[in-house]
Order: sequence, then structure tokens, then C-alpha cells
Amino acid sequence: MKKIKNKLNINRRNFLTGTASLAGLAATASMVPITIANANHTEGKKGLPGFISWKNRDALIVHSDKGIETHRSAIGESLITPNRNVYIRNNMPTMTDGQIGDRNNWKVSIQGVKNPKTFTLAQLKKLGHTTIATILQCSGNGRGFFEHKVRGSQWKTGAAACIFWTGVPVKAVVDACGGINKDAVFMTSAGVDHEPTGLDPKKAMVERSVPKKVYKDAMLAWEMNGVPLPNSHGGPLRMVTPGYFGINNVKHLGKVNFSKAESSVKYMKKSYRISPIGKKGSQYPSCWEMPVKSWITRPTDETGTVKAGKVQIVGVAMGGMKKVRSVKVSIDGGKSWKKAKFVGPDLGKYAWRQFAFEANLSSGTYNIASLASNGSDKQPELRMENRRGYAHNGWKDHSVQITVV
Ligand SMILES: Nc1nc2c(c(=O)[nH]1)N[C@H]1C(S)=C(S)[C@@H](COP(=O)(O)O)O[C@H]1N2
Ligand SMILES: [Mo]
Repeated sequence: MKKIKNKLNINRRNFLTGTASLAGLAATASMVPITIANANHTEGKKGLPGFISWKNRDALIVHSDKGIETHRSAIGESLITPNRNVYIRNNMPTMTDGQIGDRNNWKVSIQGVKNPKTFTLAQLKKLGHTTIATILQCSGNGRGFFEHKVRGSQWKTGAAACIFWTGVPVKAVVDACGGINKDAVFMTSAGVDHEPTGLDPKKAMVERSVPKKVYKDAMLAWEMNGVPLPNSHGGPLRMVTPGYFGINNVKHLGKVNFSKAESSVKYMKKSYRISPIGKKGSQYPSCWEMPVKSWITRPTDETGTVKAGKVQIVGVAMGGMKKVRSVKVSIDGGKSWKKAKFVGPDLGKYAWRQFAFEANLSSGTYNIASLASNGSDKQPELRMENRRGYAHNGWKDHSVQITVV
């Protein structure tokens, strides 16, 4: 890690060439990421932040330069979400090429194993190679439907994507280190994107603990949908925790530690806790496993006028930790339901499936809803009220209102 740190330290100066001082930045820690992101990234074309100017502006809704979601209609157009349409959620600014340096020389240290080791990306590539499809979904996806005043990006459905990752299974890395320590309870992954900011790591480091068992399906990914992992998505290396909310998929991965205790950083202890409105604290459940969920992607109020006759109702459905088994569609706001058909290939239990339902609609207004089941659980009608608007999978809020002419 030493070499990377040195590089980052040089770059830290670049952050501070403006009027801000390091002490000043630290004093306003909660506001800093925005300030730094602005200083670091020039305004890109078409109103996209410069660090993602290569993305498809038309498919995206820009909440801030740290929160950019995919339009509902854009998600439905393909089973795999193309990189140019994938949402962005940054707690810290995306690392630049200069901060990352030679990608093959990127280092990740593996701890809490029999023989702790640091691997370069080039070395990881020799340990194993696989590709899996998973859903990356922000814990706050659907926050925009909550009615109490919730802090954070007001995501509706677009802080989610289905992605092919290529990398090395964590299991292969662990085996190369002689196995996990017997007393480990968590797999704790840390990003190094906080380093260039010079902020207090306890407040700024994205370090996430998940139950140790997650390692069995997890991977260290260097490719996303067939191209080297873009910086904005955590390049050159990120943790992928299938079935677990976005935050656990740590970008700019610098360390994986099989630890006895949960990480004590803010992003573990304080944030991403599902607590009742008005309450907070680390005793509440962390945003870990994703629940079963689905939503309609076409037609929506974004897709224009719907003509009377045969209408293809299309959407995506995910099972969470289990394979999604069935989806029902309602065109009368949930009074009656009919089974939809899955279409396209099944990319495994951690990917979503597209579904289609053909309805014969005469002119009028319709409330179209979808309801997915994974065999054990199905979507509830209503959201689970909680302080930060996490884990929304209620079908009612996710329904769409359309007018047929
Ligand atoms: N190192 C690091 N990892 C991170 C984040 C971050 O800011 N820094 N954001 C997290 C959150 S909240 C989400 S939802 C996903 C977003 O991934 P994306 O920007 O590639 O879509 O990355 C997670 N991993
Ligand atoms: Mo997130």
C-alpha cells in the first residue's frame, strides 16, 4: 500500500490548491465530499459531472455530482445495464487516474487469514477468473417514495443496475492465503478513496463488514460488462457482494479483512442502519441482504402516450438472496393480479429477470403494479417506514399510472 499512499499524498495537495485548508476541510467533514468533488472534477458535457462525461445523459437523472440515477424507462430496455446507463453513488469523490496510478500495480491487502498477503492486481489475475451477473442497488433506492422528510438522494427506481462482473472469486484469494482465521465473524472491505481527502478515516473511509459467509459467492472485480472497471465504479478493483446492498460493494478496494468485530467507521456503525423514524444507532440492522423486488419499466409516464390495443407491460424482478420465482402484474392498482412471463436468459439468482405481460387496454387510466416472489417471500404492499428510507420494496409505491388513448 505504501506506494499508493505516497501517490495519494502528492495528489492531496491538488485538492487543497483552492482556498480551503486541511483543517478547514476536516472541521466541516460532513460537507467536504461535495466541496472536494467540485474542486476535483470539472463540469462535463451536457450537464454531467466531468468524471462521468462519457455516460449517456439522456438515460440519467442527476441529483448531485455524487448521486446520479437511471431513468425508469432506460432500465427496462436491456437485461444487462450498459455501463453508460449505470447509476453512480459516491460517498467520497471518484479517484482520478493520477491517484490510481498503474492499474496492474494496484494493491489489495488480505488480512484475517492464515498467511496475510498483499496482492497486486496483476497477481490477482493469476489466482482465478470468473464472471457473474449481480444487481447493484443502493440501499436508498425508492427513498423518493417516502413521505417523511428523508435526507439523501431522492431515488425512485434507478439506483439499481444488473451488471456482469469479471474478477477473481474471494474464495480463490482466501485459499492462496491458507484459509480464513477460525475466529473471523465478518468479511470487512475497505476502500481507499478517502485517502486523497486527508479526512479522518473513521468518518470518511468506506469500510463495510458483512457476515463472513458472504465470501463464498463474493468476488474482487476488475471488469464491468466487459471493460476494465471505470474509475467512477471503483476502478481498478472493487468488492462484489452478491445479493447485498450497493454500499457493501466497496469501490477502490484496498483491504479485505476477515475480522472478529464489525468495522467501527461511520459508514458501518452509524450510516446504513434501518431504524424507526426519529431513532438511530448501531443496534439497528445494517443494510445487508436485499429483499425481493420488482418494478414496471414500460409503459411509464416517461415512455409517452400509450395507444389503445395490445400493450406490452415490461419490468424487472429480483429475488434478493434467492432466485426470483414469479411475478404477477395488476392493471387495476392491485385489485386483481395475473401471472407475467419471464423473458430472456436466466443469469443466476443474483441477477434480475425481465418479465413481460400483454394486456388489451381500452382508453382510460390504469394503475399498473408488479409483485414478485422468490418462493419464500413476496413483495409487501407497503413500504417499511424507516428513518433514512432504506430497503423499499413495497409494490404500491412502485406502481405506475398511465393513460391510454
Ligand atoms: N469506496 C467506496 N465504495 C462505495 C461507495 C463509495 O463512495 N466509496 N459508495 C457505495 C454506495 S452507497 C453504493 S450504492 C455503490 C454505488 O456503486 P456505483 O457508483 O458503482 O453505482 O457503491 C458503494 N461502494
Ligand atoms: Mo448506496
